[in-house]
Amino acid sequence: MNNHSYAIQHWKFKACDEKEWKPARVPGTVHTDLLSNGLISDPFYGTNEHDLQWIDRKDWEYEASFDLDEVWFALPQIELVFDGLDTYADVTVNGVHALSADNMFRVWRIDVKPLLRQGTNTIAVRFRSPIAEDLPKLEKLGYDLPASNDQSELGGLGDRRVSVFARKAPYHYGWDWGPRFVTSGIWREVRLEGWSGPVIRDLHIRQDRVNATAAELTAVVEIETAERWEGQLQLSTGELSWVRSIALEPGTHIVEVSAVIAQPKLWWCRGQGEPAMYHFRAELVVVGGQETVAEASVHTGLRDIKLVREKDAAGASFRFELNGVPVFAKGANHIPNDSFLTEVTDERYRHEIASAAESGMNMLRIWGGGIYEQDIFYELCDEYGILVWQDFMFACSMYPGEPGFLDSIAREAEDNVKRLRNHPSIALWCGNNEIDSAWAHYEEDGGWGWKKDYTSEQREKLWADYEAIFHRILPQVVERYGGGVAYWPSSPLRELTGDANQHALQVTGEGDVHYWGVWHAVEPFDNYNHRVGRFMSEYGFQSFPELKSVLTYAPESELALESDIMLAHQKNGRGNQLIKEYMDLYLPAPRDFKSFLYMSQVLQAEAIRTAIEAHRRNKPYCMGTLYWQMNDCWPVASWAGMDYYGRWKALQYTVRRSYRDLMLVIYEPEEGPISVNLISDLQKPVGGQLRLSLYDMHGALLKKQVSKVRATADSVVEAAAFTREEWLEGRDPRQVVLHAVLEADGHEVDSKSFYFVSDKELSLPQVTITLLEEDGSDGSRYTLVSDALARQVWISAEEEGIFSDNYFDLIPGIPLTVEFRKRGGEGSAEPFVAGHPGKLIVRSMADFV
Ligand code: BMA
Repeated sequence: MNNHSYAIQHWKFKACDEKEWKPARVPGTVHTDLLSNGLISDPFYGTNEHDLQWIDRKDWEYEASFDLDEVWFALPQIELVFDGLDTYADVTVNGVHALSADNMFRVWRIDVKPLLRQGTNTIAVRFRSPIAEDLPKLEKLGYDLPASNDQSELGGLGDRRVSVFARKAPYHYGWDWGPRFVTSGIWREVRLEGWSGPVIRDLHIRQDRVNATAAELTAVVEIETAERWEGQLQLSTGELSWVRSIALEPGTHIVEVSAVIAQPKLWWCRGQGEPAMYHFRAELVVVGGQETVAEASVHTGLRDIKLVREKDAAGASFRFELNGVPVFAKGANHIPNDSFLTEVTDERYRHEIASAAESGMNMLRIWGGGIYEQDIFYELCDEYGILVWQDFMFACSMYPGEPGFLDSIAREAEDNVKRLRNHPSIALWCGNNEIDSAWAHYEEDGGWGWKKDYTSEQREKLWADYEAIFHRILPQVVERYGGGVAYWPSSPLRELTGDANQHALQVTGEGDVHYWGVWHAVEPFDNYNHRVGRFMSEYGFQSFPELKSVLTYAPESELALESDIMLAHQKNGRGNQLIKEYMDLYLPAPRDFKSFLYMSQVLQAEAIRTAIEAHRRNKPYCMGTLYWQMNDCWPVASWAGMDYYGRWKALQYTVRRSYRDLMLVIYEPEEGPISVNLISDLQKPVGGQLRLSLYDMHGALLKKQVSKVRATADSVVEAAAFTREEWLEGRDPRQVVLHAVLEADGHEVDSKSFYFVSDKELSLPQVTITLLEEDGSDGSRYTLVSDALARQVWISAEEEGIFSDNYFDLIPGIPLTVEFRKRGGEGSAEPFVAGHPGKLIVRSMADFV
């Protein structure tokens, strides 16, 4: 094989209107290069964001030189490949224009052989300001396009929102959890590729029919050759191989090889089985010789994934079936892990995906306002058994419909569908985030009020452009290249009907649902119980990060709900006030702002627990729950369950308990008895014992009941039902807790506490919690006991890591053992490793009121 690849290094950069070059990092961004050269202060600290808006008004230049020897020049083909350029970039090679790029999400590959010379070569990439580039487009259009989250004002642009004109990560322009940093840069690898003879450009293992008996596959191989070539195409995996003779004329060819694997090891998502993977290799071999002239390989899992939307009495189902098995989707919405994408190390990705798996998730939605994620994200999802709901990168905006723009979108879609289609985790392609329901074309008064600003002619034009992208271009690409994975035009959507029934404007019996009544519309938590759709793809509640994280962006003097910095790190208008309003409603008043931080996390956890339990209780009517949001892109008050530093909030621990495959839920409706439900996502029946005990605040057992319970595979069963009077028997409801324990195969598998009043009304006693290190555990295991009821016990460790449980209740006298695992950190192959937590602090709600 005669293949050469060279990653271009040693870059320098400067603003185009300046003279002095500074060292740069590639892949990287202008902002991070400015920071590491000491030219700007930390963009995430304080209100610095506001002072760094000038960066996006300038043009920036990157340059690198490299030597090429005669070995390279012997190769007939040399290409320059940019895996990602953000965004408007003009590339010259030795001073000659080679490429003009205009889409961050595309791969750029150009023939540069004629431009190169032996000895020293220079590549220059000049980034035009995305703002200066797009303002004229807005002017030319003559009217604004809706872009609800574009923080143009912060950028000094007034109401001129230009984000929609750029094929660039929408969240760079700001979002209701993210800062506005419209950066530029060579954000993915850049390299030279040289070769002779034929090359395999792409290998797709298309899964035509997969079940436990056989996997019927087609290897779709894209081969390019400059000369006529004859030989064999061999495909192999493990012991198996398939061969096809081919004769190719110069040009690009698609060659297919059929392959059948009997009794394949199927790929399963977490909770349903092992995520088995196969390694396929395609080779071009000269007949009679042993020499491989070109090769490509793919790591994939064999599985059948479907989105099943069957009409039923209530409307239509919305459920994923993996290998014929209905899967209740448990997960969250993912946003980019950083405002500056090249800061996200592989370790940070692993920490996120391992945290998702640790929390019992089996699905993540890559939301449409960020990026088509890096390969490692999907590799980790394949490995951990996490299904991916993949949005195309369009969110909360209307987009222009110029032919060139549409063409760019088609190519972007093709690049990304082809890049990601071998990942077994890809479960769905979704056109956009919330645009169908925000615009609500067929419902005059529906949506977010956008239509009101436009004439009927403009409306028809905007909708026609919408339809071109989301009802024509994207589904065609998915159909053609997606290997059979379903396409869903917008999230949320009821069904593509072309009339008012299309839009998911409220919770109905079909499609997916974004329910924001709680939070944005300030509805009570209880509404989570009443607004349950077929698939809950978004709902959320905010909290603050823990103190340690807050102190990375604010000094002690700014620790107040409405301080400048606290408002700068809250991007959802009245978010801080909303947290406070809800807290006033449900929780006792925190004693100070530091206590407020803790209490905000408890509040958020309670909200999302209520929602998840409601969704899971309603299985199989409801078949999925993805809360908003998994992670953060900077340190901020937001809906995330895990903060920017990867620290688990109370929510993450609560989710871990609420996503257990076998779980108890205690629910009291406004009317009717309290029920204890046993929810099982397991594929086999389970039997066990339910123990209900009523305790007073000091641990005296007041009443007890034990019963046998059984759950069939994948079910929700009512294990007990009773009125509050039956258990209270005249006792003060503020002074007792009902504790439910599920035992199966002789050990405890879940337990839940139920209170007869809200936390605000509960008589919370002062407690002493004893923490004992388990002998021989090397600091990794601790047993906690309290002398009175302790609500929301928070153990915080000096070291970064996670506990097996946290933010839990302690019933006096019932010990609880937790295990600590340290975050593996850079260089570690494991996300969490055994290790000492350092100094521990144990507190509970009573310490914060
Ligand atoms: C949904 C998301 C995001 C947003 C979140 C919180 O609309 O799709 O656009 O960040 O709610 O408002």
